[in-house]
Amino acid sequence: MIQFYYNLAPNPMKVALFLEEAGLAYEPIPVDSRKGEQFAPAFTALNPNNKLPCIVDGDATVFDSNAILLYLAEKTGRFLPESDTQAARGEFLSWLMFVASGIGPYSGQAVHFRHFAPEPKEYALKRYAFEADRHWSILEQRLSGRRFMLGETYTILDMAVWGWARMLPRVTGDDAIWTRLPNLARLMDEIGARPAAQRALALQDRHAFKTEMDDDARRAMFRHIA
Ligand SMILES: N[C@@H](CCC(=O)N[C@@H](CS)C(=O)NCC(=O)O)C(=O)O
Repeated sequence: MIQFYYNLAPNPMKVALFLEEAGLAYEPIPVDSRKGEQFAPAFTALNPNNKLPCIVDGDATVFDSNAILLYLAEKTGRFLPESDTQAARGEFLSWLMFVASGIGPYSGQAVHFRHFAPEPKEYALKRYAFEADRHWSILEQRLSGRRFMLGETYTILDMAVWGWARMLPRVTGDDAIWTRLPNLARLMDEIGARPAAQRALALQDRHAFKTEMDDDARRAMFRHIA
């Protein structure tokens, strides 16, 4: 049985979606980052980066959400591109890394500066909001005329996008964002209607994570100010 260390944030939720889509047996193990549980020595031994998600699958320990998606897809042979030419693999890896190294980090920083950073923050917020927006516009364009990120086949790339796209109103501060990104909205509706997505989201009923962003939570999550 796979041990799945998680909280309800975008990166763990992509992995929850895969586990549910593939019907893999897993044990969800909550790690409450607002309580600093990600720094417990037993967790650091699994993920030296002290972040979620992380999985333990027999003798394999895997951290970083897109690495986990790729590991699970290769293990099961599910939700990979249909074509296995070098060209198709190159296209797939480009988008997977674009989501891992662009969409995730810029969106995460946009959330940080929009919702949590102290003033003055105008320059930083402007930069990260602009870069997050630019990255999302590229995905919106990519989905124009394509049902999924790679065309007609639903892959881990779409799961990686889904994890973060759920946060778009919070990333952009714009509740009407879906009217500006109609292709992404369509993808979200399609994935959101899948029973596996609903089961992944139901993880939120299994554990009461700390919701207050009090001084202790800030010290645990924003260690540069601790
Ligand atoms: N590159 C990592 C980033 C992981 C990450 O930032 N996880 C967030 C949740 S989405 C987290 O654990 N935050 C708690 C913290 O930063 O202490 C991945 O894709 O898994």
